[in-house]
Amino acid sequence: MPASRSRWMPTRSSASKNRLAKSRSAAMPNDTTLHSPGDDSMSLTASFHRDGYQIIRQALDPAVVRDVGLFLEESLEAFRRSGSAEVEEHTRSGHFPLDVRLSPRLWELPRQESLQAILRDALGTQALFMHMPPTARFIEPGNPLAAVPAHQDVSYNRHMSDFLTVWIPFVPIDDACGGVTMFEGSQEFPELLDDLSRDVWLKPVPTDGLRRIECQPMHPGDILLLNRWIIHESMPNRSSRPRLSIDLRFFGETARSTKHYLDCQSWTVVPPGGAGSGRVA
Ligand SMILES: O=C(O)CCC(=O)C(=O)O
Repeated sequence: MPASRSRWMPTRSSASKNRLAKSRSAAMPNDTTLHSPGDDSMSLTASFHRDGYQIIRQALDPAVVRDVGLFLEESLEAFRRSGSAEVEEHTRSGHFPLDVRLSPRLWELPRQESLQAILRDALGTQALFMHMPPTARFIEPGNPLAAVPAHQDVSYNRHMSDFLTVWIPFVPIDDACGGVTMFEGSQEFPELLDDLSRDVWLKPVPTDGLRRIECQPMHPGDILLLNRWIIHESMPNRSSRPRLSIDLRFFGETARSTKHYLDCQSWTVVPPGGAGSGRVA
């Protein structure tokens, strides 16, 4: 059975910390609309290269996002009804169970040509590869346990020599149903964490003095690109609805992975040391 929600309600002190965080937050400076006038003359991902992150509005076909979102909603309902002993654990971490994360239904997202064009531009490569499995998340209202503390993605993904992350919401993201907070100016920091011991999450990295940028509002169809160095953390979900999202990690032909990945040319999953890939370090 899912853990009781009352255990997840923010304490007074964390609620006041949230208010403080909000008052120090800035508007997002690097927010781009796909196909807006002027796109042809400049890189689609110029802000990503400069700032380490970028929101691209309506980068994905809303019908595809709706379809994948519906698949996740239905999978979540079925998982909750299953009575599996794993429901509570997954509800706490906010991670969908592995069988859902492995589903080719999720590949509808990387199959989008608009996303592939953005990724080629951002990674500077032709061939695209996606770490498997992607992290599909359901963050229940008021569940602080599922919030990833301040981190650099490189620390969670040392098996890839280079990559970027694409964060995709399936529900409207606003101040209440928060998304991801960036720490401005950290996009070229070295890896800060050397102690990789973890409970659910790695230990938070220090963010003192860095300005917080809340990536909201976002709408289904929008994407958030992040490089592997930029510090970011989950925003709390203070709304009354679950936050459904997915984060996908991509690399190009010059990078290496020692774990499973999806070859986005042949749409096959390559296991570690996979035959014929010649890509595994
Ligand atoms: O979705 C979230 O709450 C956090 C996502 C995140 O930190 C990531 O994709 O690296």
